[in-house]
This record gives sequence, C-alpha cells and structure tokens, in this order.
Amino acid sequence: MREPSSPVLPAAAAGALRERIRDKALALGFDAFGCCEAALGPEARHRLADFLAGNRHGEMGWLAERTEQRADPRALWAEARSVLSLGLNYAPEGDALATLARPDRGNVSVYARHRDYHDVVKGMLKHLAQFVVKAGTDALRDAGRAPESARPPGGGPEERRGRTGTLASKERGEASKGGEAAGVGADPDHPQVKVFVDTAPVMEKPLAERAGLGWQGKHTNLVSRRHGSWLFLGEIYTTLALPPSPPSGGSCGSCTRCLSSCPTDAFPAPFQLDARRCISYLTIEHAGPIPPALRPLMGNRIYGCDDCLAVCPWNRFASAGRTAKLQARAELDAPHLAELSRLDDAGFRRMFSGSPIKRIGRDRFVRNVLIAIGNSQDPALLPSADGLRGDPNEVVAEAAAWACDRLATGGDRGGDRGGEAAAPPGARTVPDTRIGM
Ligand code: B12
Ligand code: SF4
Ligand code: SF4
Repeated sequence: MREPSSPVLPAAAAGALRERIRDKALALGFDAFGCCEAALGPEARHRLADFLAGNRHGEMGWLAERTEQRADPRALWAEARSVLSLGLNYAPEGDALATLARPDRGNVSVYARHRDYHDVVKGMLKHLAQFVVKAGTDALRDAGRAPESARPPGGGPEERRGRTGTLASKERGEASKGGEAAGVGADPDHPQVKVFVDTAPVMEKPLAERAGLGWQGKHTNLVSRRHGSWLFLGEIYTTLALPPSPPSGGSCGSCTRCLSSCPTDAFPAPFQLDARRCISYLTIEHAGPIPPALRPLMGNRIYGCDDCLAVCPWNRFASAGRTAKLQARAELDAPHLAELSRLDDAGFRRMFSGSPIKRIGRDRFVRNVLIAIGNSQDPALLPSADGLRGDPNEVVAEAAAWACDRLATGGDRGGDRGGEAAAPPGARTVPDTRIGM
C-alpha cells in the first residue's frame, strides 16, 4: 500500500481556505467554528484513563473501548492533519428548568425537546464536508500543488471536484446510540474528510477547546464565551493541514455554581463527573433499576438533566438557538406524567419518532416516568403507578411498586430547584469523593 500524500498548501492559501470554510460553516447555520491540529496532548489520554480507572463511566463499556483512537485523532485516522470543530447553539427560549417546579409533569432536557441533534448536526456537517473537499481541491489547484499523480487521466478540474464518495463507516459500538461516522472524498490524493458527531471514539470537548470554541468548564462540558453551555459539538477530520484558530479566552474563574447545583452530587471534584450519579446517565444510559438512594433526588427529570448547564453564568451572553430544525416540540415542553405512563411500545415509538428519546425504548422511559410519579407527592398519580405494578417488564413493575410506596408514605419531592430531599441514611451507592467547596 503506498503512503497517502497529504495535501499541503502555502501558509497564506491555507489561512484563506480556513476562513472560507468558516464562512461556509456559519452560512450553513453553525454558530461556532474552529480548527486545530489533529492531535490531543497527553493530558486527554491520562484524564480518560483516570475516568475509566475510577469506573466513573458506569455501564458505558463502549467508552473503555478504542481508547487509543479516542485520545488521539490520528490513531483513529492516520491521515488526518486537522480537525474542524463545529458548534450548534441550542439555547432555549425561556428558563430551561421551569418544568422542574411542576411535579405532575415530566422534565425533558432541552437537547431532547426537538429533532434529534445527531441527525441535524450530521446533515450540516456533511454539507460542510463537501464544501471542504471542493474548496480544498480548488485551493490546491490554484496553488499549483495538486500532486500530478492525483489528476485522473484526461480528467479536468470539474471531474476531480466531483469525487465525493461516502465511506459510511460505523466507528464503534457507540453507533448503537443511533449515530455513525461518515466520510466523503475517497481519492487519497485529494482532501479527504470524515464527519463525527457524538457517537464515534472522539473526545469532542478537548478538541473543541483546542480549536478555540471555548473551554471545558467545571461541569466538564464546553463553555463558550458567546453561547454559554448550550452548544452541540461535531467535527470534521481532514487530510488538509490548516492553521489552528486562536484560543477562545475565558474561564470558569472561581465560579462553582454548576458543582453545587447538581441534585445528585455527581461531581467528585471540579472538571470531573461520576456518571454513575448523573441523572443524564441514569435516565438515558443506565438500563436496569435506578439505585433507590438516587431516585428521590431525580425529581421529575425523566430524560437527561440540564441543571449544571442552566446555572452557568456564561449563558447570559447566549441568544436562543436560531436553527429552525431545533425548534422545541411543544408537547415535550412539560408532558403530563399520567399520559406518559400509559405509553405502550407502539405509542412510544409514534410519540418519539425523530427524537433522541426513541433510542432508550418504552420500558426505560416509563421507568423514568414512574420515578417522577413517585417523587410528585401527587396522590392523583397513584392510579397511574398502580396500573403498572403488573407490567411484563420487571424493571417497570419494580419502579411502579416503588412509586406507589413513595406516594403512600408521602415521600419528599426531591431534586428540584426549590430544595433537595435528603437521601435516606446510607443513600450513596457509589463512593462519595465529593470535595468540600
Ligand atoms: C459519555 C458522554 C456522556 C456521559 C458522561 C459525561 C461526561 N462528562 O463524560 C453522560 C451520559 C453522563 C453524558 C451526559 C451529558 N451529555 Co454527553 N457525551 C458523552 C460523550 C459521548 C463522551 C464524553 C467523554 O469522552 N467522556 C469521557 C470523560 C473522560 O470525559 P470528560 O468528562 O470530558 O473528562 C474530562 C474532564 O474530566 C477533564 N478534566 C479532568 N480534570 C481536569 C482538570 C482541568 C483543569 C481541566 C481543564 C479538565 C479536566 O479531562 C477529561 C478529558 O477531557 C460526548 C460526545 C463525545 N464523543 O465526546 C457527549 C457530550 C459530551 N455530551 C453532551 C451533552 C449535551 C450532554 C448533556 C448536557 C445531556 C443532557 N442534557 O442530559 C449531559 C451533561 C452532563 C455533564 N455534566 O457532563 C455534549 C456536550 C456539548 C458541550 N458543549 O460540551 C457532547 C459533546 C455531545 C455533542 N456532540 O454535543 N454524556
Ligand atoms: S446533568 Fe444533572 S445530574 Fe448530571 S452532573 Fe449535571 S446537574 Fe448533575
Ligand atoms: S457554572 Fe461556573 S464553574 Fe460551572 S462551567 Fe459555568 S462558569 Fe464554569
């Protein structure tokens, strides 16, 4: 197999190309763009290793696979020279946490109130990737650097421009989350690209930080000076060597709001998350019964959680997301728990068609709804829970019994902004390493 040639442009042309790609990204609807070398420092590898060694990934076994590729873009794709990092703002119109004060309703996290962002971002990335291939090919031709061997016999520039195939490679088990990695540009002598969003072995946050989109905040997510904590991330890896974008500036400083806002104390230290305590993990990724000690702290959060994001002071600079495809579906703003508890498989699939919620399936979703019912202190919801005690799914049946008991004994409603219920004695099922703040 011959060595693939890496397209090299003179510095000025590479800088101009990066700016053309940036303009196109913004025109396509992205809100943030940056570029960095296809590399992550040793820190990312060490921090990933620490996270896994501490079992903070819980049952997300896929995070422990392909760690070399995850921690190093060139271990995933040896030919990659640059990473383009893209951000899509999904800041909500109003108070992201408003539904937490309505115990008869379910709180769906902001990212899941609209069309699945994986589809939206991936579609936009693919458009941008095609542009990168075309603009990169043009720039190489104009710079006279397109390798002779690259020119198809008798083929002119138009013909070469048209070479955009789809590699559509499933990168790993994360593809089971509904995503995939896809690429365009099958000719090894021309700019090649691969697009990623969420589901590939890619450390999207440290890459976005290196590309100048922001910094990893103490809640571990990327914070942007312009968009606060509400950015979806996606990447294009390319064989083009492009100049890096400048660092974003900005930092968390002495702020600790996200850490103290977490209903389940999921941060053992700033910048570190123990996923096993995180409501996002518990409601989305965790399959079996939710540890009873954590249930009262979940309040009515039935899919994901936004508390640590929503309290970030940098959000005050964010304006509501402008992409029409991410407009919230009204019925997911504050759905009635009683109605949700009645969903069967078919009804669940109908209701959540095109939504990321569909991925977790009816049983896990109804389990979450029952926990919220148990936390509601609303006796009118007792029949909804009682009716599911005999559910064929044993996790659902157990959650129904728990909800009935909790309603009958008048357990506190935990985890909302108005105050957290104290966990029962011995509540913690994972080691408590939270630092004093
Ligand atoms: C696994 C995962 C989860 C897991 C674990 C989260 C986590 N923090 O790791 C769970 C299910 C809990 C989760 C939840 C959420 N997720 Co998620 N998730 C991912 C995924 C697939 C991988 C993240 C990962 O690599 N984790 C492994 C650990 C090692 O990474 P880490 O926490 O970043 O660890 C870093 C810190 O510990 C840091 N660190 C440690 N010490 C120090 C010290 C200093 C000084 C510094 C600077 C850093 C630092 O270094 C580590 C490596 O960078 C990414 C997509 C991707 N492929 O990147 C999306 C992703 C991170 N998730 C995303 C979102 C939106 C969410 C939720 C907000 C969804 C919701 N509303 O419920 C929550 C937020 C919870 C939270 N506070 O993190 C977005 C975040 C966008 C952004 N602006 O950053 C991503 C990037 C998806 C996307 N494409 O947009 N998620
Ligand atoms: S998403 Fe919720 S539960 Fe998870 S760390 Fe943030 S505040 Fe805590
Ligand atoms: S809430 Fe404060 S500490 Fe947390 S990410 Fe935002 S600025 Fe950083």
